[in-house]
Amino acid sequence: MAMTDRQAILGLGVTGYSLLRHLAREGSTNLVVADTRERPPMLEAAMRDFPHAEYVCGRASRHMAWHDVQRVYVSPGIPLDACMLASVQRLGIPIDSDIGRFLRLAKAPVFAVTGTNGKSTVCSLAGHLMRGLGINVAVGGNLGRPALDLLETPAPLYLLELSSFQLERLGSEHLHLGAMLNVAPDHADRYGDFDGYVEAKRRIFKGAEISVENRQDPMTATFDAPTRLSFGVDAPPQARDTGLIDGKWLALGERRIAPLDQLGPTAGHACANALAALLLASEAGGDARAAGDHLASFEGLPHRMQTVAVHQGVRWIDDSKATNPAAAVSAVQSLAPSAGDGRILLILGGDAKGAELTPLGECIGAEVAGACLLGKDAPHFREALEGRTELFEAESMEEAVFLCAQRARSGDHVLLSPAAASLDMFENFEERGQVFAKAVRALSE
Ligand code: UMA
Repeated sequence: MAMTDRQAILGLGVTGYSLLRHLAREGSTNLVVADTRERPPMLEAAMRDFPHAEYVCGRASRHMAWHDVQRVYVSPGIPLDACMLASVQRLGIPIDSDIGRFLRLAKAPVFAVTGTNGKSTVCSLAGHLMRGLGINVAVGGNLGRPALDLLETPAPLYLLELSSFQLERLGSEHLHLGAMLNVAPDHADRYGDFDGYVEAKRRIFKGAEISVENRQDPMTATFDAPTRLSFGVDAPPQARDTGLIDGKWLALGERRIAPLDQLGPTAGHACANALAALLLASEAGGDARAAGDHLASFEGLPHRMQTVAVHQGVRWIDDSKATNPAAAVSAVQSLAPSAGDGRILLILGGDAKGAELTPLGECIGAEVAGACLLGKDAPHFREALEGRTELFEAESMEEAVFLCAQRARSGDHVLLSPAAASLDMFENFEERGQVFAKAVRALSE
């Protein structure tokens, strides 16, 4: 193949590896993969599976030769203003992404979900409901399975979770249905201001035939789509909207679908998530009433309000996925009413990504008996929470668990809902949750 067919992939995490696999499968033989990390996570697997691609990692990536590269696929973790991309932009080489390529190649309708919080849960729950109705939907994107991997087995419908990082680089490609669940400040380190982040999120609606917005969050509203649908914890205004009737029935239009108490004791954001997922299942062509029957069998996702142990009457909850203040606020608010006489001890902290932490301080009520602060931004958390509850600090997750165990009494809840990214101390939020669960299990051993 001529040198002019050379294509570059930037980033060798799961997205970079999926691009490599996809492009190789499509017949590309002249591929170069670059990553600023010395040992990116998928390097070993990529070199084993695709020995003919060229790999440029670490410092060498700063001196990449771009002159014969025809197209550059950029992983979501690399911001568009990264040094690595300056020469690409100067040379006018087209910048593409795995999601852009996926949307151009998918031969079935694509639904996508974005939002600051809850998007993985809504996608997984909607996928669960659709499969329960016999719809063979393929689910992927930011929640883990890279979009291009989904194309390996053609499906009648695709459902993607898309992050702002993935949305910000879409061009003219568009979705059949774009849903925005909520917007709260996040990723301030990448966007600088809230507007840039919101603008990236809003790209989900660009060219979509159907938009889905949250009636309780005006930031999710759009006027662009030919068909505008919504969900919310109030009565549904239109036949294809979902909502609550009489405060206790999940409903599609005027149809009662399932009783709210079916969702269990932490109904707060679980209710909005279920309503969004029901709407998606209904738009996929399923019978919403039948979908409602599958709500209770959804087990939830790991690291999201997951009880990992009850030890000496204390419930230990892993909400490691709460990587921004809004997620932690929502966790505290959903737990507070069901905590009964028990108190809440929080484990907070990590890399706050430049976030404004005041809302977190403001949500701390009398039910929060203390907060253990961890990680690089512990001093910022202390500043935002000073005077609101007892604050104590730990050097490691194990120490945090130990200090909380010392303070907790029967009936209390210890909630790991860090309001920050994990990358200063852990590989990712999953590892943070696993270390927490292991330390909790060690208490009973
Ligand atoms: N990185 C470098 N140098 C490089 C390339 C990457 O330092 O040359 C760093 C990035 O800054 C980032 C990390 O490496 O900190 C991972 O980046 P990546 O683009 O290689 O990530 P992938 O492994 O491909 O995973 C990505 C998503 N990660 C990010 O957007 C950071 C995963 O979402 C997603 O599951 C996966 O693609 C499949 O679609 C994770 C995430 O944290 C769960 N997403 C953020 C969130 O949910 O808030 C957006």
